[in-house]
Amino acid sequence: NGTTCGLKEIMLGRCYQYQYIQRGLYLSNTTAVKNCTELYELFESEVRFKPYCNMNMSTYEKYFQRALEGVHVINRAIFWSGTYAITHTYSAHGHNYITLEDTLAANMLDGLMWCGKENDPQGFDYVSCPNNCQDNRWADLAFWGLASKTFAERVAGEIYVVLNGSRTDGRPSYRNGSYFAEFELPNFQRTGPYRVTKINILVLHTPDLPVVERCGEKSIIHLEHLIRDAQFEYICIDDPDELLLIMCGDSWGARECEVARTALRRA
Ligand code: NFD
Repeated sequence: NGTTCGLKEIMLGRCYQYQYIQRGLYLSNTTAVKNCTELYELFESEVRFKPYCNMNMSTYEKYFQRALEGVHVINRAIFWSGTYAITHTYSAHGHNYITLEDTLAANMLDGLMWCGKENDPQGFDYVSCPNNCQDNRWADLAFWGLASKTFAERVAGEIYVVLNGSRTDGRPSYRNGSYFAEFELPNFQRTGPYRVTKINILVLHTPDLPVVERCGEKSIIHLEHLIRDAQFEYICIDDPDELLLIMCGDSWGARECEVARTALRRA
């Protein structure tokens, strides 16, 4: 589980794909086209030859500054915690909503693994990445922590957050220490032209699994307090129809999906 083979080629390929194909189709094209080689080189200069555990929250500063330059997501930003797959199906690569991974900066690295290595001809460790620095937790958060923070600073208006109300790993729907709690919620702007006005919490319950938390319960009460204290409007919805239909597409036989089956046949 070291650096992804072909890291550079994958990043450049994704960058071209994003800017010359996806972008023209449905992503915001209000910002100028960026130079993919320049972006890759910025990224590489910040990580190559660097010992993994020496990284921190400023390691990738220049990369994110440049890659997210001019990006502002208004009324369409969506965040996820414990709901990666369904949130991305719903956002539809920026067609409906825009996740962090639908921005160029994060798209180039989503799902990839990498780490720098000091005394190495290539400067990357292709064998294994530590992923856990005992004395410096910021090393593990260096990339996705800063990605989350920078994205959160650039969203405005109404935003959406998809939470998992039937987590099976014992974690609460809203968890202190999650990326959402630590890097996104605290960085939404409260004043100025890019201030966040309203936070829509969408709590999903996987058909056929026990319901662990709903709106107005347990950790979601705590989240509501945090949001209201920060002066954002708050609304919480359990299983919105559009999302329930996506879930039912994967669990057509579930009891919770029976109404959908009956209604669709009648229509
Ligand atoms: P979490 P969170 N599938 O789900 N972000 O609030 C799955 F299942 O409890 C983006 O801590 O939510 N997990 C990334 C994945 C990383 C996948 C961190 C995947 N395909 C934070 N890919 C990112 N794109 O990698 C990665 N993970 C891991 C931002 C990930 O490594 C997003 O804007 C991390 O350890 C989102 O609003 C864990 O899933 C929020 O932070 C996330 O745990 C989600 O972080």
